[in-house]
Amino acid sequence: MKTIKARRSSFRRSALGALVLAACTAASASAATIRGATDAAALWVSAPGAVPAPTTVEMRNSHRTFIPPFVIIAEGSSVRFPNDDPFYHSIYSASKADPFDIGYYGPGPGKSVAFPNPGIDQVHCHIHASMHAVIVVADGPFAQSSGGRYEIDGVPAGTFVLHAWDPTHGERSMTVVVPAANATVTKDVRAR
Ligand SMILES: [Cu+2]
Repeated sequence: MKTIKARRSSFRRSALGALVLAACTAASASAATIRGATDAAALWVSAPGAVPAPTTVEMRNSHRTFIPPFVIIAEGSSVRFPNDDPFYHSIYSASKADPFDIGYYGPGPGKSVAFPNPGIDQVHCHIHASMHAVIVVADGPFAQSSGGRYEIDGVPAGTFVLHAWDPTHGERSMTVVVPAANATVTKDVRAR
């Protein structure tokens, strides 16, 4: 009896070891980084197997503007539009990826919209024609640039389309090769 028990528990231990090893392999398979200098505001890689977990972010309505005026989110994420103004807003998007029209809402927490499809959504207000925002919905790891540089983490090994967006130039895309799961790839992304 004792021998059988011991065998069983040693089998369990080795099975656990294999599981831990598998988990580590899965983590390191998405650990590559793409970074560089850029004049773009938001950058992302189309990698359906490595889309970051969905989140909820805020885009406030304040003094007839959106704050911030653009966000980049993972597909499946939501954006809430709190209304800080003492009057109504009624925002919508006619963009192909994730069209919406949430109707009138007064001061307060506002309404939340889900963005299940990747793409670039232009957001406007029915009441205030000057209001405009952009929501970039990424189908893979993404980053917002800061000080003319960007860094996208969590990229698997492989060949991908790297997208860049900014309000002046719109969307651009190019191919990027990530040679290994632990690689750091330098790719400068500039409009010209
Ligand atoms: Cu408005």
